[in-house]
Amino acid sequence: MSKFDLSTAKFATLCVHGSGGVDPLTGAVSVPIYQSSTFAFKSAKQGAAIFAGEEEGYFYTRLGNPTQAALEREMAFLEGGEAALCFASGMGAISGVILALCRSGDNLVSSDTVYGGTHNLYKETLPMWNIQTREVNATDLTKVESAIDEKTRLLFIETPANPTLSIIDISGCAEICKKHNIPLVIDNTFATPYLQRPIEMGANIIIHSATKYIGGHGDTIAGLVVGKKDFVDNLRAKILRDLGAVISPLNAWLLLRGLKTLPVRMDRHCANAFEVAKFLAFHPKINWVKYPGLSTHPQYQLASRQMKKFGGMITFEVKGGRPAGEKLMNSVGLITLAVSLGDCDSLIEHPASMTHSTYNAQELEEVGISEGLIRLSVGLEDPSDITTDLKLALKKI
Ligand code: LCS
Repeated sequence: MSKFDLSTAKFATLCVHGSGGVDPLTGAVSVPIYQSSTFAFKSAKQGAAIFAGEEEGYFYTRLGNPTQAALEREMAFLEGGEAALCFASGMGAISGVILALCRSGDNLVSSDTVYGGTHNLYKETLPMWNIQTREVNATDLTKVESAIDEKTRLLFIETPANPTLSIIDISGCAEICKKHNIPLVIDNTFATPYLQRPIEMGANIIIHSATKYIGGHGDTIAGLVVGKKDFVDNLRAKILRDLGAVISPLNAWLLLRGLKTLPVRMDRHCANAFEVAKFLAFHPKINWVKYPGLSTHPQYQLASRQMKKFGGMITFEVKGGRPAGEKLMNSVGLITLAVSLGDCDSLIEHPASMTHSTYNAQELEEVGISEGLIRLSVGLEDPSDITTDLKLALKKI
């Protein structure tokens, strides 16, 4: 059998084969779920050598596990990074990266529209360790640069942003970071490595809530970090070891299974979202629709430059604001009223009172999350069924 050089493989091939191929012990084609908390040493001497870092080997799943390792290998391939590390959740990954980079008295600069949990970390939890966050409108790069000072340890951006779908110039941010010698950390959850390649644009550390499109089936909470090997090794040996937000082997396996179909699913999410966005844009009861793939999106040109396609997320406002939006969410039948996103099932929610309720009224206004804004994660159903469901629900308003 000839050996195929995976470093030359295309994205879809890596999604299927990037985890390392057939299990050499058993011939299992699907990566085995090594559901074991501990691994036996061959001798006391070997145990001591592994603990001392003199010999490689699995010994305790909080510090490494073969199923986790297969996922890490594949994610590093897919993002084009040197190494990857799994976490128990996206928030575990985000807090882990920030705590690895910041000390008491330091600050970070972040785009101001981020997942509500990330905003709460900035506002409530990091200040307990005397780490401050400067949240700026990062669609304006001059605001990003002027917020950086000698105590800034990283720039964090989320693009497309949850939930406003604002697009941030990744290459522009990377240039600023290079000039100030700080890493650019990007939450690539909404785009996935299939639609957006941040490392190729100069980003240093990539984070995912793998709960979303990476898993893709709404059954797993997980996080991932991709970056340079030194950084990832340190993150594993210190932050993951001490704070313990470790992924279970079963969840790592569910993500590996999800990744096999990532490009196929993303193509369909994008195509469906475009159909739904066009339907809403022409509906008389809709005030406005925001989708990065519509030319009416304020950063449509930038999105076209830095994304392969435009993703599966849409935001819109029904005429009549929040009460009308609530009526719509209570009236849909096929679409599910629930938070999270990136699942096979279409999901609808109200950010101001749900995912982004950690923003106070003034903050919501400043970042453009209006009271009436509804977020729709377009799933993998037939697009005509999704639009029919919306059409019938809109009739009731
Ligand atoms: N980053 C982004 C962009 C997210 O949307 C989320 C969760 C996280 C990080 C945190 O990841 P987790 O710990 O949940 O895996 N976003 C959610 C949302 O919009 N609805 O429910 C969760």
